[in-house]
Amino acid sequence: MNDTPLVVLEQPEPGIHLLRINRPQALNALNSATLAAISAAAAAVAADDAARVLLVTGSGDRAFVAGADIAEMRDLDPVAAAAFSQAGMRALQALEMLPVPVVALVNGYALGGGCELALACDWIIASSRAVFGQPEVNLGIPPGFGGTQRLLRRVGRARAMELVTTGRQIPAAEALTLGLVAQVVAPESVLDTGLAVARTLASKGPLAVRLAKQAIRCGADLDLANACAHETAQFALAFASADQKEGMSAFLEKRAARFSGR
Ligand code: CO8
Repeated sequence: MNDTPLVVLEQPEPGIHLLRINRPQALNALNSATLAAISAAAAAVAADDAARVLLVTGSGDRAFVAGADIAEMRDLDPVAAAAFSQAGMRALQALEMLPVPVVALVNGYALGGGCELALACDWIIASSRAVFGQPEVNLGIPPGFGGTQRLLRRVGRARAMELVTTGRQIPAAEALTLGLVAQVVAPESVLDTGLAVARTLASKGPLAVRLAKQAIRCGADLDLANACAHETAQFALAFASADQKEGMSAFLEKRAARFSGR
């Protein structure tokens, strides 16, 4: 029996969680068991009040995730295909709904379900060798883990339509120009860049970061007036915290803030 874990959830530094998809022999392809493990890892991070950020990456130096597992999908009937799609939707939504920022560190191929996994993260830092795409049409299927919808919202309708209907794969540099990726770095710097970003996030007021994430995440699906009203509620809530008093006092007293997360 192979007891290699399908995902590895580590805490390289206090408050910083790192999730690795760990099937390098299959370029980290997402099978059902791996999707369940991602959901469980997201639940563990959600339950950690001290969590500040989650980084998501792939094991090995070739792939972030090369897609959903084609070997598992080939013989599915429509009912099983719906269940598989829903398992992927659940796993990706669990990441997306986390109260802390989730940053994808895309170290190689991010194709199909892998691109969808990266899109479920709040933003993407990519290796200059990374390749993105939704190549599902080559396999006779459309995307099924939210790619049509999250790509549409990230890069706009025409670009999403072109990428999804042609299956064209794009290098990191083009992904950057489309706004799909926030930053492109040398392959050997991906993890260090992610950790540096994570440390920056961990140094801010924890409650403020969570409130800001929630305002952006919820507001994205609301009309502007309701989204701004939601922002006002999040803003006001911050004034119930010790961190708001500390952050503003520290500024006025010309010293570094010492946030407690309360
Ligand atoms: N699924 C299963 N196994 C995979 C996958 C995958 N998506 N990708 C790679 N592998 C395996 C290969 O089969 C191979 O295994 P083995 O060594 O046992 O033969 C190993 O990983 C290495 O891959 P390659 O030999 O192919 O490596 P190359 O360097 O030649 O090529 C590529 C790398 C270009 C990334 C190539 O592997 C590839 O094209 N992979 C498939 C990419 C793809 O089409 N992804 C989309 C899959 S569909 C999808 O994600 C739909 C999501 C929603 C589904 C909802 C359904 C209900």
